Amino acid sequence: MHRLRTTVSRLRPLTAAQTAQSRPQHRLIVTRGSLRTFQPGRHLNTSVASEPFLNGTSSNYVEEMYYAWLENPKNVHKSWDIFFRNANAGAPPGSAYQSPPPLGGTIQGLGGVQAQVGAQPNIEKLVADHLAVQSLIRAYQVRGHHIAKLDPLDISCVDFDDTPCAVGFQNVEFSHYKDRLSDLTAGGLYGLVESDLDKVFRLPTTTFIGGNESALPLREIIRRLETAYCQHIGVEFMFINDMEQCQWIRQKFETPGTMQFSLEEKRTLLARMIRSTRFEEFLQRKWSSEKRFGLEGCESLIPALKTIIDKSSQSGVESVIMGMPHRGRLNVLANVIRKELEQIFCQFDSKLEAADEGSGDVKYHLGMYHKRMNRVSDRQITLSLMANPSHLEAVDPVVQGKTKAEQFYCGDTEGKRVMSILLHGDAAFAGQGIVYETFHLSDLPSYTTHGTIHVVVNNQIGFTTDPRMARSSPYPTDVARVVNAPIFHVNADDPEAVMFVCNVAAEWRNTFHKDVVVDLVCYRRNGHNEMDEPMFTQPLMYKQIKKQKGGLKKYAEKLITEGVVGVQEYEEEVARYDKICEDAYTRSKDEKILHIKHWLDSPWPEFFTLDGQPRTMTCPSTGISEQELIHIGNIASSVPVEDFTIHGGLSRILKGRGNMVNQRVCDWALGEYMAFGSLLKEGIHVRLSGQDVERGTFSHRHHVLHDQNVDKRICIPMNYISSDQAPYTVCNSSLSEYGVLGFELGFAMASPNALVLWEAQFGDFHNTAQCIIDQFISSGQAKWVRQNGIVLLLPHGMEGMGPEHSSARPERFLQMCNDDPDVFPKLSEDFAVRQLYDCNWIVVNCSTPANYFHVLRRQILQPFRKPLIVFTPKSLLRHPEAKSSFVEMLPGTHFKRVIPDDGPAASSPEKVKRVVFCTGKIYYELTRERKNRGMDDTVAIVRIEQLSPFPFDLVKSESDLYPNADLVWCQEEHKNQGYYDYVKPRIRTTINRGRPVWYAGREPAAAPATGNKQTHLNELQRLLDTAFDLEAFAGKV
Ligand SMILES: Cc1ncc(C[n+]2csc(CCOP(=O)(O)OP(=O)(O)O)c2C)c(N)n1
Ligand SMILES: [Mg+2]
Repeated sequence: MHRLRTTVSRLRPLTAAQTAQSRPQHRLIVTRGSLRTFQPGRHLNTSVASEPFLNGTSSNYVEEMYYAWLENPKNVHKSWDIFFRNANAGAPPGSAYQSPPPLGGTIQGLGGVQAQVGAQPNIEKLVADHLAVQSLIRAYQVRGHHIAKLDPLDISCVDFDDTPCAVGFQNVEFSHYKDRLSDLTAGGLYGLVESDLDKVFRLPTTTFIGGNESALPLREIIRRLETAYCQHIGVEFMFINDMEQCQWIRQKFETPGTMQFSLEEKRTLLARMIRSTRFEEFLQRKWSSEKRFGLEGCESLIPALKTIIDKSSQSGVESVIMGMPHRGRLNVLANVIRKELEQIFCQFDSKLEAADEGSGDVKYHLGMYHKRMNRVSDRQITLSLMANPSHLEAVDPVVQGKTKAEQFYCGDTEGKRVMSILLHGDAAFAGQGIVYETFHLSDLPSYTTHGTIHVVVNNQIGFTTDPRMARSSPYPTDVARVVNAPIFHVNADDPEAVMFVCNVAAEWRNTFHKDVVVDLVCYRRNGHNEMDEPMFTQPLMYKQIKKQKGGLKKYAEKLITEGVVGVQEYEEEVARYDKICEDAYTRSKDEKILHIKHWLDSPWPEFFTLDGQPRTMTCPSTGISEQELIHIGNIASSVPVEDFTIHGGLSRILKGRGNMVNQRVCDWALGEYMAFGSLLKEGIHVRLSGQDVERGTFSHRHHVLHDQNVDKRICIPMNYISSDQAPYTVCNSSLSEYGVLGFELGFAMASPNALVLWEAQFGDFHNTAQCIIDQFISSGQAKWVRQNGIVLLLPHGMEGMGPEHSSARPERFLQMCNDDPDVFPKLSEDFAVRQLYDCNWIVVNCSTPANYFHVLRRQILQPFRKPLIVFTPKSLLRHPEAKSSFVEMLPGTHFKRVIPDDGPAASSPEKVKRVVFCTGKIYYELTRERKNRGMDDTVAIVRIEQLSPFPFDLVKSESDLYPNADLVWCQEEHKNQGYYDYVKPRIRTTINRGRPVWYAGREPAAAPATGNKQTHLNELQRLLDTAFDLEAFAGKV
């Protein structure tokens, strides 16, 4: 707020009148061959009496014409142009208007009036004043929020600015108008004087303050504008480009008497304030030294959310998905979602035993899912609050993704049944870039949730940092302007104003299906948490806060004064809620065990058994019939619609695919097609999202065909596989990793029966989404007992393309795997599946299209969900040897965790001198080198395709097979990167540390790859030399 006031003068947008004034004062005009100067101004020199068409009803129209003419004379018809020029040039009454010239006659133009003078002061002032009033109205609409009384503390300008605090505008003294309006307009009252206050002015069509009246005295115009724009609500909307939307907002806020509530509504509001306030007070009484990030100072958040939910439910919304940070979270769980109070209270008991595996999480991060009756609408509504990490705003795109998925699965194409609400802190909303990334998803066809309601708890502080140090924008909400979202600032100490804007916000979403922001300007009664001392850093602010009467008390007093409730009734309501809390507290003592499962935000009831277990511990074959392979292959190599012209180059690609189908082989793209196509056929929705995924960064995929002759005509052959297939979504995303990966993770959360994939343009770009990977994907299940089957496709490989674009950083993913490197696991029949069940995520680097096909299908056919990280190839996409026969994909076949050597080495294993373990594309370089060196029978090459969970069993059988060989791990990545640090201790554990595991690969380095092609090739040759030099490690220990 403080910052605002200092920046108001700098930020003032130009009104139309100012624009006109700010034009060059003298413009050269050519008239009849002579040069003369033209003075623009808003003095129209003519009168109604002398120009009969200027009567009462037309003057408004004339004004508008004049206004437009001032902007640009070409905006109006020539006849008006001449009229205004004449009037401006001082044509006497009656002569400014020129009749059209007679045919063949000479034009009576400006020359005739050039010498005419004699202004008509009345008319001049009349027009000028009307324009001034119009500008004044606009000034209120544009900048009224600057002087609205939004800050309940009213200290900000005292603290940081010498401007006197704006006070409520009730006074009718002219001097007050002037002072006040000088804050709004550049020139005070635009030339209006005190005597004009009682003159009646016609209202333009861009205001609704008149109600049923079309003209009002200036004094009343100002009073109504003050009521609409300068009380406890500040409306920011005039930047919206859409006229209809602007008019809608004007109507909502300007219509006289718009903010009126029934007695019933006021009493409900009071009851909600009581719950919100007394809940925090109860926690404070019982656990005074526990962190809870209380809501004190913004208690009206609870009625705000409930209003939004009531209103949305009334208009048909059945499910609301919410994301929110720490502040007031327990209160929202208790009083909005209606989590049982004893479940919340028992969380404060440190002796509670954890019932679930995994780390669990602190109470103010857990999520919740609850279906209940909405009493206002009398309809069922499902409310869910998503679990989230401490990382502020990270949950935003996840909420959006889940919302989109729920909309998708229930066929809600316009967002009428499912919606999201996002809550934010002021500092985080302005500071975190993910907010911006999430806003930019809001209107994209494959990502829109058809309008999100954002609610900001703007307590004017972030931990210990003042807003002036935390952001460069006047408001914390300015980021929302990029998507033309209206922003409703409201003084959170006025619950009725809060309720009003929340109603409008819900109606806005329901009408336009676009984002909207409610900015609750409030304060934080305690420190950042209840243990923090705020006086260290914000002494003046906190002196004021200590004096501040609580919001509930203020509102209760107001309603008691108004006679809406009696004192006794109020006190009884308070006592009633206190008793509810006390009773729940007593019950909470019976809880001995903490079940994180009770805090699940996205249950999948049909997928698991009743107690949340997988239904089996087996995974069927992931192969499909030859007939099906051929069918999908044919779709992949054709254009399934008539009269569709594709690019010649693409025809060749499709033809190539057709040839592969005839030969019963797949390349990488076709293998992927087979996986997606077969799952779709089985009713599994597949969604592939990421930058340029439709074509594929490497131009290999082509899932969307473009007609070369018809703009925007496209065809997605994958949707032509069978009539009863699930839909396929493939969507190029915005250029965001954090936002889009978060979104897809949320999408994958909604249902276990979908394969949701996010592909990075190049694998290294995933690090801008690191927070989603660390906080949600790697550890989400451990913290929140919630499974997720998202797939990350990360193009990876050293192709001499330089330090960027080469490494998807496998080392980082592997470092976060939870399998123990030092313990050889107990083997059992179902080891392979159980190992998957126990891991936090699966990391693979497939070397064949068939294995890629299987691992994608396994994601769905396995009886639980785990995130899958796939390092995908680049050069292998077109490598002639990187092809798989249909035979490897038929029924009975599976994903191969390890691909053993199947050449001469494996036929006579005792002769083998070395086993080279590797993963990914280096395999093809190794086999070529081995062949060139004639070492096919002395060196075995074994591919570890599933890196994590580590295939201890298979690696053991491979190393046992070659008793006379030394063991080498070969990778193309640098030694401190790639897989070495992960794989080495695990191979050592497998062989009981009986043999060393040698390293053949690049030296340690800071950057992932060289920028020099020749150096790249030299390095590659060196590592291959080491891999095949049987003496390389002789004598080393
Ligand atoms: C990404 C991130 N950075 C830093 C923090 C540490 N942190 C926790 S709360 C907080 C202040 C948040 O201020 P604001 O968004 O205004 O919310 P408030 O606490 O005032 O409600 C900070 C910096 C965090 N949780 N997440
Ligand atoms: Mg804050």
